[in-house]
Amino acid sequence: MDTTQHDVIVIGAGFAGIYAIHKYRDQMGLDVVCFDAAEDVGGTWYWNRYPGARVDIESVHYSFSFDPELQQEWHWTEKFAAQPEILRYLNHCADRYDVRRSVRFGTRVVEVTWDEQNDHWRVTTDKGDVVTARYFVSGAGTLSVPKTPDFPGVEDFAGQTLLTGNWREDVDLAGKRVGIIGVGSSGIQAISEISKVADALYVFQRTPNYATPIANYPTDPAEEAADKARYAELREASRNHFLGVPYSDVQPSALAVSAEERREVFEDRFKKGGFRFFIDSFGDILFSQEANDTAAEYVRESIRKRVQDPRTADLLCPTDYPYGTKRPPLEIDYYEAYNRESTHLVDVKANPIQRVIPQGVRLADGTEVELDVLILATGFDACTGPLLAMNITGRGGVRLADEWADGPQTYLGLTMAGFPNLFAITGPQSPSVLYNMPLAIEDHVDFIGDSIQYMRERGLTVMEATAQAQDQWVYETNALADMTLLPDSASTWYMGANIPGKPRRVLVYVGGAPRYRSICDNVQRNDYRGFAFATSTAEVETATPSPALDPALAAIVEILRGQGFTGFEDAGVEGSRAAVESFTAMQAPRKEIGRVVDEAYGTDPEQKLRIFVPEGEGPFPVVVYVHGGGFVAGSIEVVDEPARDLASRAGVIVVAPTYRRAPEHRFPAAHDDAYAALEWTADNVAAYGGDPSRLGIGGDSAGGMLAAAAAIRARQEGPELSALLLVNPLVNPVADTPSRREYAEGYIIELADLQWFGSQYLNGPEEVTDPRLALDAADLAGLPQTLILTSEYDTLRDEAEDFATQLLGAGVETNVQRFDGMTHDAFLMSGAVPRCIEQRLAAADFLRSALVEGAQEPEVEVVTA
Ligand code: N01
Repeated sequence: MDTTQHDVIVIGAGFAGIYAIHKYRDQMGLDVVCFDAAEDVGGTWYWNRYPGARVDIESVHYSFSFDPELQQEWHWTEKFAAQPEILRYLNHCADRYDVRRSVRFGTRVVEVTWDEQNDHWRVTTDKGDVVTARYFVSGAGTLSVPKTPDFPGVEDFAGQTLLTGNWREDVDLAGKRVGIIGVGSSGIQAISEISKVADALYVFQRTPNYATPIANYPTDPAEEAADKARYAELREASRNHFLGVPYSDVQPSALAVSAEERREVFEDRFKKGGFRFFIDSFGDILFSQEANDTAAEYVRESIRKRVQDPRTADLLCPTDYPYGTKRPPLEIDYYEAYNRESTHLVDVKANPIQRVIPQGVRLADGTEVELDVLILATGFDACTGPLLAMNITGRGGVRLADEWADGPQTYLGLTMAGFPNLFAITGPQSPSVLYNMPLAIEDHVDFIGDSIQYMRERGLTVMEATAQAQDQWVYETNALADMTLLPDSASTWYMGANIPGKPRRVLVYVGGAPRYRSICDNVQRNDYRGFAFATSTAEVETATPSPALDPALAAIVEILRGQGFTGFEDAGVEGSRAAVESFTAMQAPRKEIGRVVDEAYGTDPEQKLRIFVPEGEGPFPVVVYVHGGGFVAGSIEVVDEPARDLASRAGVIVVAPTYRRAPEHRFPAAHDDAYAALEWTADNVAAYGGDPSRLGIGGDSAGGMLAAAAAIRARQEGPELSALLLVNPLVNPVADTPSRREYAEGYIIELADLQWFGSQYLNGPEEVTDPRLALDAADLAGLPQTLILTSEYDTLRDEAEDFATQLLGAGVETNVQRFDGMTHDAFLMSGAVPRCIEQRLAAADFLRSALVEGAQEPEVEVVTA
């Protein structure tokens, strides 16, 4: 038995392990040991040697990028390399970086436990080794645990049984009667090859697949030279692309073009091959069923053209799940295989496999198919399987298997709360297979290396994701998947749906590589947001973590940074207006509602309003909703989408005015206009189906202040109001609160922005005592019932919550709801920030209860969402 201590234990010697060993051992000087159950390097490419195994991303892109010399020197013989060549490449890399001396091959990890006394991981292997290390890095892969065969009698089969996911031998199938179960990527590749040599091939198909041409060809020297001449640029473009490939021809919507144009695009992408059809044709294929239908039908047409027997063609055409919701297999002559007399398609959906018998397979109707070889191409226990197979126990004796009983819980798909210093390269809920794997792996290996370095520089020993950060990540991952058609596929492994009893949760982050990478950048740039650090396990639970900003907002902060946005003052008046206007790009599609009418309530071009009437029978209650934008920016267009959303969810008419903006019009122009719009609404809304006796007002940010000030004025001058809705409101331009100091930078609206906006609107500093601007100095008694929505990481949070306390003190029925992890303006970003929906629902519930159903009970404390 070996008992040794190391700095890092790495699992797996595939792409991930090879780079991790090189990085941590050679570049960082750490003591690294790696375990792999295989007898040599290669990972997936070691285990999957079935005939036809081949990569589905161009090899020039599906390869390491960290070593410029390697990528210049290596020559791929084909556009999409076959398994033997990729394995040769990985062997070359293993030699080049001398990784084998750090790997214990033929050794399987059977137990992994965090030792709290010594702040390290203890790993036990099937050889009886016990080794320890401060850091545990899994490079065990996503598709490395084959699904356990679920056919009774499989062990009784008298012939040879082979598993595509564990196929190492060279098997001669010539002249044999071969059966293959499964038509995923593995089955499809294998069928194409085996059909050429087998005496008879029986394909047992349960769910047909949408396979499209790979369009492989021998490497063209001119193309290779051109690619190598701009390799760095290609890698950069890859990392900025959803799938990690440098494609740039995607068009927004399959529904926005004519049928002819659509066909041209499909034909072109089919011809180009690879994932061009899937990811480089139309951007809404994975989001809109209607768009998806056009792609699915195109694939079905191509199948019908290629398969001679119409009944077989029909059976091969998928019809009951959307294209792309299973990883689209790429093929070479797959459909032609069915034109061979020796290939037999067996529909095991209609006539299921009853059991495997010694001589072959027996179907439900009693048919027996005699076989010499049975191949199981039945897939993998994807993403979670490889980690769960290692029997991992974290801090406090918590077992990963228990934590994940309802699906994976991770932060960034890389770490887990309760499992200190444990990292899963391309783990569940990371982009993994939806991001060109070698690049996804390099990013993770680098992130982990940087984290270790960060800790070493600060004398820290333990790093762990917080539960809040993890919960936010799980929410983001599930919410993004729910925006796609993925959940509509009955058996996709992306959702764990291929394994009986496995929880139905998305296993892959579907936000795309650029969004994911922005989030990771934001996490690292901000002292590892969402992680707690300590010098011992005992302290990690009480350590103060860096704020766990909602991942979607972290991505937006980084995108703004990447676009060179350095604040509203630098952007100037026009730049600020354009920046706020660009929020519309982050909104969900505008909902269809009953009616939308534009009107004017004054003679200035900015004194306009838009009336949003919901579906159904009026008269409807009415809310005037005043947009934000620091009195300088913002418009009806920016609130059009939220206004439709509130109108339809709450069943109220929303009237959204614009108003004269600063600096052209200073205080009190915007205040006067907001009130004038309210008056106009009270006088005129009946003509649009509104009931002015059930009237409320609301607004966000500076619009919140305008709404509150108008409500205060209306108390004396009318109209009578029944509701006040304030979303992240400005309460006092010179408030001095902890949230203004703590979240002064890096959270969408910065303290400097507030100061600049104030300087544009106010005529002079003395004005800030005016109770229309210093709402906290106003008499608040008699205001209508109020809901204030605040965000944890908003400079304006504390003044808004203090204002709620003042309102309650003045006898106003007031609720406050604070949204953890959120920032200013998230309320406007329904398309980019999944948790925006929580704020919208809270606002709509309030309006419905205050205006539609009558008064609600007051609540005094701050409740967090
Ligand atoms: O596995 P799969 P795979 N009775 O899960 C069928 C990657 N990969 O190994 O859909 C009857 O996709 C199952 O039928 P159904 C790639 O990411 C990449 O082929 O459950 N049939 C399905 O047809 C890929 O997505 C490449 O009804 C049963 C098949 O088995 C992932 O690996 C090449 C059954 C499983 O398909 C997995 O692909 C290969 C049962 N009891 C793999 N159980 C490249 O090109 C399962 N099936 C790089």
